[in-house]
Amino acid sequence: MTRISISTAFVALVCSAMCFAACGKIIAQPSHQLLNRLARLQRQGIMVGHQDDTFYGHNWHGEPDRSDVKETAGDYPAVMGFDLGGLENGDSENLDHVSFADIRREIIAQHERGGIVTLSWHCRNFVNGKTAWDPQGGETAWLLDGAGLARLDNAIKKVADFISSLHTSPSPIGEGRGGAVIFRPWHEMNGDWFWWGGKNTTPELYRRFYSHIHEELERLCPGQIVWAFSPNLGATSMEEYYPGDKCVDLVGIDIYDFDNNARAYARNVEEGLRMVCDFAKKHHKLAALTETGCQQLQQTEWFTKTLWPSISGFPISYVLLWRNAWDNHKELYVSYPGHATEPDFKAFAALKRTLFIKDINKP
Ligand code: BMA
Repeated sequence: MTRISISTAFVALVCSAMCFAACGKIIAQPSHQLLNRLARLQRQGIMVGHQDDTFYGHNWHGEPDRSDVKETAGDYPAVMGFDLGGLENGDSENLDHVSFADIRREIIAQHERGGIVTLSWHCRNFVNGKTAWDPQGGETAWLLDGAGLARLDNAIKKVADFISSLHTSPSPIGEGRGGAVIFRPWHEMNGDWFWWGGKNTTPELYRRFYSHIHEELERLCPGQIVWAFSPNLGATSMEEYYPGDKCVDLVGIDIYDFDNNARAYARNVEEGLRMVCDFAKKHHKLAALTETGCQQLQQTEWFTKTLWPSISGFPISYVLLWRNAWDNHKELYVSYPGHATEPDFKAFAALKRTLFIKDINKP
């Protein structure tokens, strides 16, 4: 009896991860291929990621193929992060003035160089049209209760159309397939700053909110998303907002060194990643440091003396360093040529277990 139900469950799991190609051959879904690849790569080391890497850097903007990471480390980051904020309104550019056509192009370019892509979504407040940081109370309830559902679903449809458009042929992971991305919606939900989190919702509503986007996108663009769930520093448990094993593939946490306090940052990362990795192990999920960085890079050896010792002992897939905003020099998280941290970032990149594009594409 037990044996039958276990094997039935196994068949169901395998089938849900497969789809039929037009020729009738069974092939794994792109998201399943990506998950397998992430698990495999983790045995090699920790992938280094950077937000908006090829769109702009500390002192430049809009120069094709340029990258602060490549100019210092000698290679593109293994993971690139991009943000969909603005797509919900039908805007042509995201909240950081990067056009969605360019984002699509760079996602495909990153896939073609054999890299990984993760998407976040600083989605505007649906009630008043203001930013993601405008916490008009009760919005998740309003959106799920019917009055706002059409508006929410309309926005989700735009995300689905965008993600569907990422299919390329040929693709690095198999002829005619590809386009799978890590998607990390409704992030940092334990903080009060986003309209979908903290005191602006309840854990119960949040879980329904996350489950809803999961259900809709798996219906509209099935098998293209590796689902990430990540609270912010300050979360005391992963369980509180967790939408459930069937909605999530990867768990993470966002932790920054905003105060130029390496010791506090190291402690926060160690405690945060311990919580995330214990949870990931128990739930058979991947783990990551989904956003991080030392604001304005004021410590010259931050990468090798603070970041690496804090993360290297944990079984995580990647670390995503936040953006080098060309128009706001407060937002500097990765070295660039000539910066005081350049030698240290080079040394960090040269470590055997920090992975960049070439490292994850070795035969
Ligand atoms: C935030 C900041 C903002 C930016 C947003 C989306 O953390 O970097 O300046 O607009 O991410 O990229």
